[in-house]
Amino acid sequence: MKRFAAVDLGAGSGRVIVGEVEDGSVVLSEVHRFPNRPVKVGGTLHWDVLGLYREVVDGLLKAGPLDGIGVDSWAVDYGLLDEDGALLGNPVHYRDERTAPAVRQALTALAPERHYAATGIQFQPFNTAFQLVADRMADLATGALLIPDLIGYWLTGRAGTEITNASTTALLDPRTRAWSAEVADALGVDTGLFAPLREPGAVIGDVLPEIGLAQRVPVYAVGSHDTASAVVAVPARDANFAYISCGTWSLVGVELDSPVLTEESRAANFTNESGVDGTIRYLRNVMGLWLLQECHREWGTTDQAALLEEAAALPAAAVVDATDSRFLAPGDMPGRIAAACAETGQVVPRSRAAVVRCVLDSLALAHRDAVADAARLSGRRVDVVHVVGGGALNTVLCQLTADACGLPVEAGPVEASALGNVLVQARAAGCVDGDLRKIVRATQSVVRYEPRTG
Ligand code: LFR
Repeated sequence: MKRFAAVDLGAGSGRVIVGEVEDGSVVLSEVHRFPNRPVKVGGTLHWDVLGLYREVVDGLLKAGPLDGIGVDSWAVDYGLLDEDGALLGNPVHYRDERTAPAVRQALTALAPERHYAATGIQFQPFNTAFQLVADRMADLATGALLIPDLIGYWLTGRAGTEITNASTTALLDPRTRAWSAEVADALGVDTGLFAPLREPGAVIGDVLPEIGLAQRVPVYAVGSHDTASAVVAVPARDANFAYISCGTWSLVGVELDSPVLTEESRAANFTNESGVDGTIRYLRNVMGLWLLQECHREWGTTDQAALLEEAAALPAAAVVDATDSRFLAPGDMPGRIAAACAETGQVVPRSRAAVVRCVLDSLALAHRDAVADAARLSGRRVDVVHVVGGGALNTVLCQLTADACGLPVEAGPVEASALGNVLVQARAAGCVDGDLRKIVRATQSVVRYEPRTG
């Protein structure tokens, strides 16, 4: 039996999860979970990356004997380094609003049509490309590492840029899997700041002795973008499926062999993120459980389950556009939802349960639209929708999604990113072979929701 630790950093919490792999089976157990609380200082929203790193190390020290470690996290964000490899300032959170002027500048310097044709990445104000244009510190830096690569660098002393996450920068060409000189030149961004590209499954190096682990443990590059790892762990039986990686975001789409770079696809704001094993994640970002999390934060909700049940018993009423970037930044989510309902001439949800109901219906509709658009724009038939990640536990949302899509939803696994992370390590270490999804199907339980008609 071999033991692999998945470090999985989400926008709301991080965890260290151990996967025990033996004879084509994998059993996960969580050894450490910690909150990820952003810090606003000087008007800018930051990640507390050193705090996160301390928790990662604490988790690894609790994990027992290990045969490998892999790190995945949310995408697009990075730390800048000086010539000694020291961190230059705290990484800025993708929900910070500092990029607005840079986005305007970038759109003039490089037409969005050209940017999309070169990278296939959807327009999001937080794309790394725009962040680097906005980042005055970038001129002082000699290096840049995406968040999981930064953690990997601190664990091993070895710098690199894992390709699934690199693709989310909107600086990489998904066909060549190399940096796009056209985009970098037009935006005045130096992709030479990033360490050399590496593929999931590559060995990064052994954990440094200063970390204090009892043995030498290799750190593997995995699908370091959490969504890339999550999609590895979709228990699909064949190619005709859509997935919703449902957590802080809902990432909704299909898996393809090659990118769709058409103008129609750009207009629909679909992205082509590079996946594990040369796949393409063709998807749209939907706001996801963030809408609910921010409401609960505002209300100080103590019993989320009770409120969900109350909401489920209400009739569907108002809905908002759950892809609208007006919901991106933190703060007064119930107020912003009410304003969006009022602007569209709908009855404004008054009670908390009514707001929750509005969020759930809005997400289900956005899921439906994204599944339908993904199928239409890619030509891929979709027979089933897999919901993976924490959202798989939200029974109301899963059922409403099945109803809206008119398709069965299969919910689970919940810890999909950690599972995908572990499986890519296990394969690199030679403990499992070939079809990783077969192992997922054989070992993970799934709850099926049939669409209700009428
Ligand atoms: C999900 C995710 C999404 C990405 C967003 C921002 O955790 O990685 O895939 O669009 O966070 O990085």
